[in-house]
Amino acid sequence: MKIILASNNSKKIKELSALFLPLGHEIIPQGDLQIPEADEPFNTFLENALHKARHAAKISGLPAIADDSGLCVPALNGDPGVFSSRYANVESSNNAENKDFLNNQKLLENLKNVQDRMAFFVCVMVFIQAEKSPLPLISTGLWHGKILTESRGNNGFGYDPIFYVPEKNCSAAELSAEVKNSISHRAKAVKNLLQQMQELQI
Ligand code: ITT
Repeated sequence: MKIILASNNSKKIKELSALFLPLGHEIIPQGDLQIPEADEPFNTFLENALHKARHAAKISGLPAIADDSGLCVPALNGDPGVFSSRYANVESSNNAENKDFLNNQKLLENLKNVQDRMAFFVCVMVFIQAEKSPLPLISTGLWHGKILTESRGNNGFGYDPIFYVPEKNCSAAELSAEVKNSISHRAKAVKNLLQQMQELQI
């Protein structure tokens, strides 16, 4: 089976491609079929993920997987949350590394005098057989940690350099791709989604 991966984030696509290897289906990033990026107009991860998957399934006529993810900081009332990729209001034409850097700077600035630095990543993942599928499969993964006071490490993407991972005593950007993919929010969401797909013999 061919399944469209409704993401335009190349580093996220790399993580997901590795995580979906056990599925045994062909996972095709939407960019390979010139499917344009969907907007993300909603206030919940779930609605945005479903919207991205439906957009890709509608254009391609194929089943689709999408994730909407982000970093939530309870001391900031859950920000950056669903706005994680757009936190610093950077033009989408800006390169991904620069956007990540500015998002991280803004978060560090907003937490400058804040004691409670607890944070968690969220990944809500959706699989649909078709645009109008009556039974979207949905899974959620969380990854708990803390926000550091400065960047550490060069791996990963997004907020990884400032996300401290207690169980590994380092930042997420200091983890290898393999280790991150064994403990992250995205890893947990994929694991659960794969179980649901297996149950339905997809
Ligand atoms: P697509 O919608 O095309 O998949 P995106 O980057 O816009 O790409 P999201 O809307 O799901 O994806 O936003 C997720 C943002 O949350 C992402 O840009 C990062 O800033 C942050 N994020 C999500 N997962 C992350 C991770 O594993 N490590 C670091 N930051 C992450």
